[in-house]
Amino acid sequence: MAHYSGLIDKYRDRLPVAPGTRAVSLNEGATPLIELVNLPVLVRKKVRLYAKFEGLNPTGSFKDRGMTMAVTRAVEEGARAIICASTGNTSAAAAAYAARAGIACFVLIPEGKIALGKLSQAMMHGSVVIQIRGNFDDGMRLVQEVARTTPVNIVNSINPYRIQGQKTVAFEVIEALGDVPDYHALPVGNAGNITAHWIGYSESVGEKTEALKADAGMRQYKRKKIAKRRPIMLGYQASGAAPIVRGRPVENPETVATAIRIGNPVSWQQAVAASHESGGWFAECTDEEILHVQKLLAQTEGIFCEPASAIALAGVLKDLELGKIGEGSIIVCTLTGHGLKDPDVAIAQSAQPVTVDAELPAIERVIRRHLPKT
Ligand code: AN7
Repeated sequence: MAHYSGLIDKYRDRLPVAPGTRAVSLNEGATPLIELVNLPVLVRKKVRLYAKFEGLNPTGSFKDRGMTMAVTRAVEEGARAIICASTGNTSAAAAAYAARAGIACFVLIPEGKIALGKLSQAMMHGSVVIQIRGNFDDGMRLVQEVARTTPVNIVNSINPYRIQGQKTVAFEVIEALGDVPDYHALPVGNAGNITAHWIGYSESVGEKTEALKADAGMRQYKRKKIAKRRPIMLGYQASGAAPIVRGRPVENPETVATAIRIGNPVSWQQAVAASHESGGWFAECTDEEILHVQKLLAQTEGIFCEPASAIALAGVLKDLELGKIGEGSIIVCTLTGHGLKDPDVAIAQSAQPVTVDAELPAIERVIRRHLPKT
């Protein structure tokens, strides 16, 4: 088998790139679809539950899928610099792909509100980090304004190439399952990813989607069918940042899941169209529920995702309990980012290390205290 060289090379025939285009790639994509074997037993539900672990992309989040496309096209168009507003992960991906392409990168982030790992990535890859005294929505507005007056190429998901790259996650899920899941759940912040998932699934059944009619700039590929049906899409928002669930923008969004601390999503309309067309719904989870499930997943399945990602699973577990999702279902949750992105939140909610003298009896005492009962 040929060496895997990233999603543009793999899905070139389904993406807006010319045959000769050289991809700016870090071999993103091809992330594992991991069956959760312990959780369904724990919650006593007969379901097949999978995690599409997007935290295993090169910069630790699904954003790499969109960024390889956006930066490839920006370079092709002769861009010298890219810019984005970000809650963290987009800035990390933009910084890395800009470094790879040898172009400049500017990122606008809300001061003090992005996770440490993400900030370290944007800094380490050499982007110009501009912290604003405002939130993501302020940054998003400013990026659009500054792109009119300076030669910078926007790589937020209003850039249609981002969505095109991100749709490939659906192709991979179908390939891995050999089928389409009944439900596909994911967190919703700026709402680009749920839109992208739906486009990917729709192309796989050869359908045009209503979601795309809301966006004239979006191209859709008519492909031969690789699937028979599409999943029901479930979008989850944090209670303090749930504009789509509540039906109106949130002026001062607040949540421990800083990745989705967004009050006025850019792809709102497309996301609602996708959800509606799929027969799905939006719902919210509290910060407490998010953190509980983040830890539960880490401790029962060995998968460490960031808080925003855990909301997909938190939502599914809640909707299973409520009976909104039936037993016997095949469910995929996209775990959008790696837990290492946000070490502060992880450490704050975990059992703290025990400190002892460097002596055998002290170590033995700790082990005896913590050994599982036989
Ligand atoms: C881990 O990085 O918006 O609904 O600026 O980092 O497509 O916005 C991040 C979003 C979910 C929400 N999970 O996806 C950014 C940014 C994680 C994320 C989302 C984000 P969208």
